[in-house]
Amino acid sequence: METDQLQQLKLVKNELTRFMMTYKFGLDEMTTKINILQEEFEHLNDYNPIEHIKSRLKSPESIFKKVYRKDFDVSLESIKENIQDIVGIRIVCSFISDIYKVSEMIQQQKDVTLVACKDYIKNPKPNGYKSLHLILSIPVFMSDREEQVYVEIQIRTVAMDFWASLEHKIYYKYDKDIPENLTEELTNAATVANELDRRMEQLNNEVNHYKKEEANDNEFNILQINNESFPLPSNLLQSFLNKD
Ligand code: 0O2
Repeated sequence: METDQLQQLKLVKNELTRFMMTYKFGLDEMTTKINILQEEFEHLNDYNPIEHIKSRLKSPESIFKKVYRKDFDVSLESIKENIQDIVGIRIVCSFISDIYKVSEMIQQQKDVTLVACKDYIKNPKPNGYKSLHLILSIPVFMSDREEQVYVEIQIRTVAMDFWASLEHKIYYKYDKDIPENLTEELTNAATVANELDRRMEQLNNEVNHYKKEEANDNEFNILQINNESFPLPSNLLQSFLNKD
């Protein structure tokens, strides 16, 4: 191979590596943001709305497959604008209400711009797929430039995630041509998953209600005697006072 051809190849390789690195930094940045939100939320509210987080960077091979499938221009500029899920983060929550809390906390960040939101929870896909999809744009700061990077975040419950993982496996096993009885079974399973989410949310609301009542019952009052403080449950203090 000619030296200048080799040189050209090296340039292309460097440009591709630099391109992909920007997305890796975008993923690192967004993951840190989510971890901070999760830790702070847990500290303030005494519970963790996030069960687990999964993330991936689309491989160059999958990026190019999507470019050809969707008939986009084959250039880095076109990929940057059209392939908005190179950074993919999946957040799995315990309850549906947590999904919207987490989504709001992310969107409230000053340097996060919401590009698109698809709410497949309020409007499930015909096969029963449910999830909240956000396409966000975040700035990535490097030594000589700042770049806006798209990030796709899918937020769903454990039950929705369980269903989607199995459906994804079946979809690929049958090469996207799923037998009719399986399609029907999957749609029924989505309804069951949905019902489980509804019941768990209801149970959780009841537990929270009891917890609140218990917390009110156990409210502490500080009793000062001879410059000494005694924290006493208010109902206990009240029972002493009622004796007089
Ligand atoms: P992977 O490997 O998970 O990334 P587009 O992303 O532009 O091709 P669309 O329809 O505009 O397509 O995007 P949408 O609706 O936001 O869905 C994109 C991703 O959501 C998919 O990514 C899946 O991860 C997930 N998804 C959407 N619909 C379904 C579904 O019916 N079943 C399951 N299991 N997952 C779904 P990819 O690129 O397909 O795959």
